[in-house]
Amino acid sequence: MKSVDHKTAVWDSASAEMLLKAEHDCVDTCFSRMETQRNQCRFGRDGLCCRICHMGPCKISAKSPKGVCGADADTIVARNFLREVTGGTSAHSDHGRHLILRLKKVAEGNGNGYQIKDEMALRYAARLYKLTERDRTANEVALDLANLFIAEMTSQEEILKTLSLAPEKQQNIWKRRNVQPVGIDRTVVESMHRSTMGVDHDYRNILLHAFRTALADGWGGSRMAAIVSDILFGTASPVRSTSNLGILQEHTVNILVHGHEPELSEMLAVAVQDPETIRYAKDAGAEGITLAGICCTANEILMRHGIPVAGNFLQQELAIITGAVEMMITDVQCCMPSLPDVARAYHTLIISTSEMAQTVGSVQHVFDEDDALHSANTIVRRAIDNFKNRDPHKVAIPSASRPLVAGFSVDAIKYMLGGRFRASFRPLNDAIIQGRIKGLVGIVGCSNPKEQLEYYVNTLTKKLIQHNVLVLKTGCAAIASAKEGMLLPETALEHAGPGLREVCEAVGIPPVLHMGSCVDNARILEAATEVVREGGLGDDLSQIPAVGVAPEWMSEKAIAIGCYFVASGVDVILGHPFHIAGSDNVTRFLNLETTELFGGSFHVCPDPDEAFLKIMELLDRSREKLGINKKTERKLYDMKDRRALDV
Ligand code: NFS
Ligand code: SF4
Repeated sequence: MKSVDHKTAVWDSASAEMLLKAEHDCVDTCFSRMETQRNQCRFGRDGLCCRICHMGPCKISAKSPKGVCGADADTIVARNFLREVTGGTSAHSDHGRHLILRLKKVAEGNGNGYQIKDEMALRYAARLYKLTERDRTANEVALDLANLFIAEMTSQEEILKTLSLAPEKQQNIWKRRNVQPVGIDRTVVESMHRSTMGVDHDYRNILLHAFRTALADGWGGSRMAAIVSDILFGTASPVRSTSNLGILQEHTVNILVHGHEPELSEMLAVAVQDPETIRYAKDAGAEGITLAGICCTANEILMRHGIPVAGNFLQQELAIITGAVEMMITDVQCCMPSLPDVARAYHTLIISTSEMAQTVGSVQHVFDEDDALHSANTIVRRAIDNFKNRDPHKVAIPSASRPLVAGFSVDAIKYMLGGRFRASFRPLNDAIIQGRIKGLVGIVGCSNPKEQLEYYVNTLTKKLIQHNVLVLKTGCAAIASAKEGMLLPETALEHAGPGLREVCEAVGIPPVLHMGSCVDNARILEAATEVVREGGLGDDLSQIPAVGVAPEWMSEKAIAIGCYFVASGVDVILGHPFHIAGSDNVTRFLNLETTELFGGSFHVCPDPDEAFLKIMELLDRSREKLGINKKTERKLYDMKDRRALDV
């Protein structure tokens, strides 16, 4: 086992403590495995390895510029890239599919514990899709909506209806560029077809399909997932909670939910509050039950229930190393196959609950969604039964934990900006036009042991709010800010520049807004669409002073997200490049030519200070084009001004 320098590997003290403990307990983690993997394959890194057919695998170099079939670097790099985008799109969209099928069951009266929690959200969504909702029951409307969404998955020739939620000009751009996806399933199958041996060889054509596929994610699968989650589980509104490994309790049964699908965790949130279950835990010698989340499941139940976040992607193993976790429940996506190995050194039970996502060494307990509460109860009791196996000598829970405020759905932001009766983005648009807010930046994505955990995210976030940029967060990047205390309005406001601070204080929002999990990146585009609709900042998303950043990304999902942001006209900064360096043409297409096509492109900035400068340049450029870049004089606001602000 390679040793890890905990000072350079991670940023927060809780993670550093657990890395030291890992070494002491002789437990391998992704950080130590990163050390053994340092010498990574350069053909893979540059996208130049092709193993699509069995004449290969072929690798492209100066000496062998073509594969056996004759494919060159451009084709191979583009095909590999398309397959990555397709992987990401599939993950988000399949997640959406499960929720849609659940909505259908609820609508048919077979909810089995699930129900329509937010009827207003349902009726609003129905109107968006031009479904009749007046004088009809919630179940009737829900059934129509579920069927429409199922058709969005399966339609063969019809363009995705969900694209129509974008600004009209945006839709026209997609039409002109011929990148409008049809049904998500067909689009994904076509990606695999196009990229198999001997089909699409023109790197541009391949990459355009990558953008088409990504649009099927951001303006398809992910957007529908967000809509249905709100209907079934409620639309999030601001909620207080805590984050980091310090939320684990020494004297309670600690249960962690990890993965992405909210269906089980929603039921677990109910199950752990059941007085009988709590009594069962007390009978087992515990003071109670602590339920907390890892990764995006954490974000889902944080947003709606205020359940604490134990950590993000790179902390999944570290959480077990505390020795205080009775059970980690995994579903799909981002759950490391190493978890059972780590758990073996302690008493933690790893329970995999999804039929399609099993890990050797974990206990399979398929979550029965048709008997959800009972299933959740059984799982919780099993965790309680495991409490007696905890070895107190192996327990060391770091003290670090930070309070936070999350729950900023687009609706919540709208209400906060405009008030309950005049919910509107107007005050935000005005603040941007007047220059008190310089622009909007979405910081999203994962953490990656190639870099120091969270250094980039936290450095950049602080710098941006200092310079009056309103920051929107999702996924593991949001958890990084939570652990840094930057999701707490009081703390964050101290770092905010004067203009941003004035606006945030007047309307009562923090300068860093946690908008949810990674599928909720579609909500960032929804917010941007609201900004366009409100007027004064252009008529498509590419004109708003807004930038996306994925600083420490690692997942195929992040690639799909980056692509649908770019296809939506939003520039995206990456902390490290895609695996495309082997083709100058592909690199030029993604990092330059997309600006011509869509109005946004990718920019690689390995350093947060460089990223900051690039973002400022991009925001200034947008402001310049809109004619709002005049240097406004700083003035002190009197009460009248403040009231005007507080529309
Ligand atoms: Ni997003 Fe969420 Fe985290 Fe990355 Fe994984 S948990 S869906 S992919 S690692 S942000
Ligand atoms: Fe090699 Fe072409 Fe087969 Fe790829 S598709 S493995 S480049 S022969």
